[in-house]
Order: sequence, then structure tokens, then C-alpha cells
Amino acid sequence: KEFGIAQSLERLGIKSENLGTSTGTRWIDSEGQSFSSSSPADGELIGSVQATDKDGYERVISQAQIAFESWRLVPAPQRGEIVREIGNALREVKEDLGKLVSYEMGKSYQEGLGEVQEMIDICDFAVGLSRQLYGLTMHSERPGHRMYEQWHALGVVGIISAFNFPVAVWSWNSALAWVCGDVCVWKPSEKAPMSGIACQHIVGKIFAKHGLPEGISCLVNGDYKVGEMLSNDSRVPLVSATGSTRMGKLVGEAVGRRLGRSLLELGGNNAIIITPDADLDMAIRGALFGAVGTAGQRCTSTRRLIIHSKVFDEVKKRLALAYSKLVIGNPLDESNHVGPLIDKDAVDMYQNAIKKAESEGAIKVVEGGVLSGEGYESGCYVKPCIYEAENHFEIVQHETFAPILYLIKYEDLNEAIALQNGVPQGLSSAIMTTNMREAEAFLSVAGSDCGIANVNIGTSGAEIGGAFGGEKETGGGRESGSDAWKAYMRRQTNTINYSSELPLAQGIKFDI
Ligand code: UN1
Repeated sequence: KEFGIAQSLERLGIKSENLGTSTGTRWIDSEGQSFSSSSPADGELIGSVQATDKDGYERVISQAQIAFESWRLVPAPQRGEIVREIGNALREVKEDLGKLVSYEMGKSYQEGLGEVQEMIDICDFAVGLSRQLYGLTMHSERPGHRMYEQWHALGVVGIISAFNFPVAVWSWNSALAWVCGDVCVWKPSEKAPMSGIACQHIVGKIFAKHGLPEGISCLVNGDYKVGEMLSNDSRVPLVSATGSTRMGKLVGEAVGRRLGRSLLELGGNNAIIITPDADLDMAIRGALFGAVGTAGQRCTSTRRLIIHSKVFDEVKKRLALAYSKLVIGNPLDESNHVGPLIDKDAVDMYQNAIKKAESEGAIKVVEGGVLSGEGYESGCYVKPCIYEAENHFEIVQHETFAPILYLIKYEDLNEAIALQNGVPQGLSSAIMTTNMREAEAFLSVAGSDCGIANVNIGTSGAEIGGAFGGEKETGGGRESGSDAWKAYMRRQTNTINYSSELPLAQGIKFDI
């Protein structure tokens, strides 16, 4: 293995055979079936992981419940101190972990480092938050009464994450959940389990060093069946799930049946509107990274460009030129721009989407295709492609997790906004314009219907400080910054009577 991968794996505690079930520093032999993880970069086996069986799962959940009893009593700023140490530990392993993410998932090394940086940033955010878990106070309508609300820890939080951000999304959830006093049970994607195991090695030690119980950070592994255990378990009051809309509906339904809480961050079908007043240099750069970065496998990837007819041909030409300069290859080699898709199933989906687009009448602008030959032995490398299409095409309405970009023409801004909103998903959106009226219209209540709406920035690459998530089939959940922490706590309204009377609310008289 090149690029120092073997050394990084060793430093991160990854072996060729790994247990997949852990309560912190303790690893449980749960007798589940092992599954393997191989790199889409070179097709080589990274190692195997033992899946969590029912018994292993039970042991994890009961330990998590025990840990919650004491963790919730640790003052929040002290919990923040632990998260500060986690952030520091991540700083130390940034290169190794970034490399593993790049190797296991296929995103570029720079993006792997960026992902670990998001983890460090959310830890810093959570440390500050640990002194800011504010509730409001209200004025009571009754004399001699005081009313306020407080936020209490919720309990065991289940985290189901996707392959494309195999470590950052977990940290957005867990760093907040921990300062909120919750304990976490994480099921990483079965397509990127080693990244999860590496994180568990990093974090488990820190809780143990402080004499804290096993169970505050837990790991389970396996496919959707392990996810189902979490979704159906009423001992898990919150399940936070990131992934496809299909998966999210299953999780949401199962958690909803038991009236638990789910926090869903699902698919996007993100568009950039390019107006005649756009700075086209910026528009091209934003669209390019949005569409081909992470080989189109971000939930925030740019899938559609909605371009004004006046600039349509120019944008098309300049994009085609930019695409012709893209270098596709091993993501750990920093001279490459685009890495592989996650696996061969993803390659099939990419090919099927192209076939479907063509059968619906899409016009080829930049040709796609699967790459073969030297450097492409894994069979997971594809060429980013561009099609002229119409928004109502079934394939355009659908999120394909691959670098396929659709160009759509518009004549007036209201039409562009309607097209942008005219898909089932509602995650990220952007407008490229230097015209203040256009920008504000796009951001207004009658503008973009997405959870993220940007001006002169592409659709991907959100900062951790804002709430992250979207509307409609994106699931409605918000993770990461702003007040997303509230999802990880339970709100309690408290009314205290310090008078010597007992007046009823709403002026009701009830005297005997
Ligand atoms: C995802 O693809 O699930 O905004 C998360 C971005 C990243 C996070 C993406 N900060 O592109």
C-alpha cells in the first residue's frame, strides 16, 4: 500500500481483523458475521470487521444506560473539558485519520483532512456550548410565581452515519450529545467501518483516562439490521440518521411508531442558479467543485445548474473546458482532482442514471464513462459528465450519488426559483449573482425552500457553525451548529409558586 497507508493504519489501531462492537475501551466479541472493507482507490482489502449481533447490541445498550446515569450528573462545562481533549486528540491524528478517510472512502486527501477539521471545529464549538445550554425565563400570569425552562440530558442517542462523511457526521452528533449529557451508540456505514473503528480507539481512551464509565461512546457495526435494532429500541430516545431518503423513511417510520425522536439528514438535489448578473469566474469555480468534488458523493453536491438563457452557452462552454482539465485518479495523490466512487454498485448506479437521462432525452455536453487500465484497477473510477436536461425528467428529480451534472435553461428569476424548488428534496441551494434584488428574492420566504441557501458560494462545503440539514425529503433535521443542540436534550418547563396563595391559571375559581 502506497502513501504511508500501512503506517497510518497501524497508528490508528486498525488491524486486518477487527471487532466491531465497543463500549469505549472494551471491545466485545459479539459473534456476528464478519464483513470486509476495501479501498475504492486501489481495490485492496483494508481488513475485516465483526458485525454486532443481538447479544452484543444488548450489552452495548445496557452499558450505555448505566453510563448515562452518571454522565448526566457531570456538570456540562466539565463534559466540555472532555470534548476539548477529544478535539486535541483529533488534532494530533489529523493526517493519519484524514488519510484513512481518503483511502477507505475515496475522497481526496485534502478533503479527508477537511473532514477531520470539521470534527476538530465541532469539538471547539461544543466546548463553548457546554456553558451555553440556555433556557428561557417567562413572566408568570400568577402573582408570586416564577416560570422558566431548563434543558436536561435525553439519554442514549443512536447515530447512523453514511459512507461519504464517515467521521465528521458522527462528530457533529456525538460532540453535541456529549456536552448535552447524553451517551452515544454509533453505527458507521458498513461501507466505511474502519474510519469508525479508528475514531472509537481515539475517543474511548479519553473517557477512560478520566475514570468515566464505559458506555459513553459506543460503537456497533453491520448493515441495516443493526440500524433497525436502534430504530426499534425504545431505550434509545433519539436516533440521528444520515443517508438516503429511502433509509431515512424506514428509520423515521420505525422511530415514529414508538413515538421516539428522529433527526434525519437525507438526500439533496442541490442546484445553483446562475443569473445574467453572475460573476462567471466564480460561478464556474463554485459549480465545478460542487459537482465533481468528492466525486459527486456529498449530500450537498451540485446536481443541477439553472442557467439564464443569456449566459447558458458561455457557462456550458467554460464548464466543458474546465471538465476537460480534470485529472482523475488515486485520491491520495494530491495532483489528482477526482477520486473513485465508493464501490462498484455506485458505478452501476452512475451508469444506469446516464442511460436513463439519455432515454429521457438529455443532451450530452461532457461524456461520462467508467475508467479502466493502470491506476483504475478497482473499477470504481468514473468520468464526471454533464447533460442538458429538463427539470421534470424523472432522473433529474432523483438524487444520483455520482458526478452527473444537469444543465437547465431559464428565462426569468421566478421561473428559476420554481425550478430550483421543483424537486422532492430540499437540502442546499445557491444563486450566483451580483444583483442585490436577485439575491434577496432568492433568500426571501418566496425564494429557495432549502435548509441551506447561499449567495455566490456553491452548494457544498457548509461550515459547522450553522445548523445543517434540509426540508421535504431531506428529512427536516438540523445537525451541527446554531441551536441544533436542542434536539439532543429534553425541555422542561418549571413553574414555582413562592406565594402563600394557590391561584389557578386562566383565572379559574375552584373554591369549596
Ligand atoms: C454530507 O454530505 O452528508 O456541506 C455532509 C458540506 C459538508 C458536509 C456534507 N460540510 O458539504
